[in-house]
Amino acid sequence: MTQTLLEVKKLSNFIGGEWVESDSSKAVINPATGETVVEVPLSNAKTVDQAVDIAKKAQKEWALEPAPMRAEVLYRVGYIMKERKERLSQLLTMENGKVIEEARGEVQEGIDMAFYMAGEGRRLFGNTTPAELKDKFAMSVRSPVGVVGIITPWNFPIAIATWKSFPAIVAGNAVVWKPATETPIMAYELAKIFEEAGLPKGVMNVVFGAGSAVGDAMVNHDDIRVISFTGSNDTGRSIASKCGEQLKKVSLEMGGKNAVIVMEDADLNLAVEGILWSAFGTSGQRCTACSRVIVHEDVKEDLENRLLAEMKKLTIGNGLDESIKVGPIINQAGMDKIKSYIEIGKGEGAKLLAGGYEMNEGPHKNGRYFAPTLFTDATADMRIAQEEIFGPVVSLVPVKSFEEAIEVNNGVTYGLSSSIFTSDVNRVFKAQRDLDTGIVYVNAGTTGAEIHLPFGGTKGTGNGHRDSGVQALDVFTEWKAVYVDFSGKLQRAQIDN
Ligand code: UN1
Repeated sequence: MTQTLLEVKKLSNFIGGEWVESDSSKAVINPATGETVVEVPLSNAKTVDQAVDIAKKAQKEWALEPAPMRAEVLYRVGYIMKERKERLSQLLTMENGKVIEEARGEVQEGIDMAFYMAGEGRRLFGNTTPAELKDKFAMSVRSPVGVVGIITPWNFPIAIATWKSFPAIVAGNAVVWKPATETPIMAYELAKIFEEAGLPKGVMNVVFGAGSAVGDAMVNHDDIRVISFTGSNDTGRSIASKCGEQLKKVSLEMGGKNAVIVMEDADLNLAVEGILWSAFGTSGQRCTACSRVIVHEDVKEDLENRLLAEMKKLTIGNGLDESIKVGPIINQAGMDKIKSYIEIGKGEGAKLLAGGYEMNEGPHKNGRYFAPTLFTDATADMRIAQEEIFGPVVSLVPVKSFEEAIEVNNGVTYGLSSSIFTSDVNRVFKAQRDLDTGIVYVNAGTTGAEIHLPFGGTKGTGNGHRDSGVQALDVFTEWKAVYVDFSGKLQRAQIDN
């Protein structure tokens, strides 16, 4: 099926507008079926050097192009993505496993980002500020940083790439992009779209590579001035320290331990829908996935029963089938991690109410599936309630009060997303103030961020920067203060006024 959609059996790097092969490659496996989808090239530091050299030259020209003209390319990218939405969504499901409805949603995020950032081409606002001296003009303008490096994960292979590359491009930078090798097709397709949209050669370059060979070369390259990374905590921290030594700007998004709070005054039907969608959508493989439910003790049993009843209705399988709600787990490392947390949870004394096993029978034989899992009676300090699992596993933590719920929500090292279900307006406003996460939802699950708002988190989730939203421009631009003295004489600030 993939081969009827994809014209090639092996993908290529995209460097300076050319399709460049590598010496070695590896198979990309559809996690829903175990079948090989395509081969992805594996490159090295030499390929990165080549891409950066070309990007550096291309960027000089690109930055001189007026921003509204740069934006024209992004509009064209958006229209082509829109035309190809179904093709892209199907390919995304085949390489990543997420169900087709969610794949369409992800591609839509990318389309939205294209039009949103294209609009920025006619804004890219700076500030004018009164100067201290007469006949002197002062302003702050954004200028591109040069060549930027973006490193993106497999769980949102197209959306996250657009959050990073579109603002970088409209701001006048050139990009070297390392996509995850589990999901390279979205990168290949996006590179083709850039080519067709008329992006000048060398402004966008894609280098595929496994392990750290390509990523390290990017992080350590003198001519890459910014690294924007989404992925695991360990890798993010190591990138941050390497960038720190080089005084290189780095933007990190490294996951969450997101909770839904259910108060005793909540609409429980709505809360159940929100929890199911956020905990088991994308098989829990979202940075924003709900993996804790902090529930008021008065409604704990009721909530458990409702969740169990609804979980029985979840269909698990190949996401190309429109009736499937939960897809597979991306790779064996992901599966092993999920399984290890089931044992950890049991060992810590949490009660396993549903799931907790790999599904190997019948339609699940060839793919890699894990049954949606519910633990209850977890305590806030247990590892299953503290550490990111990245799978369809959710733990209920009972609490006695609103104040305790906020404290438990905030008592983890991560700070990406949180949610509260309540009908008390005072609690709504207190919660939005006191929940220590970069994203807060009221009466909705923890997932579903929109692209024109900042995406990112507090504490161990990142380092203070944001993806998407107008805030993403801060990652890919430098502020320049410009003073124009039109007095015709030398005026000395702080002295002559
Ligand atoms: C991620 O999991 O890294 O808010 C991205 C959401 C999606 C993006 C998730 N719009 O759940």
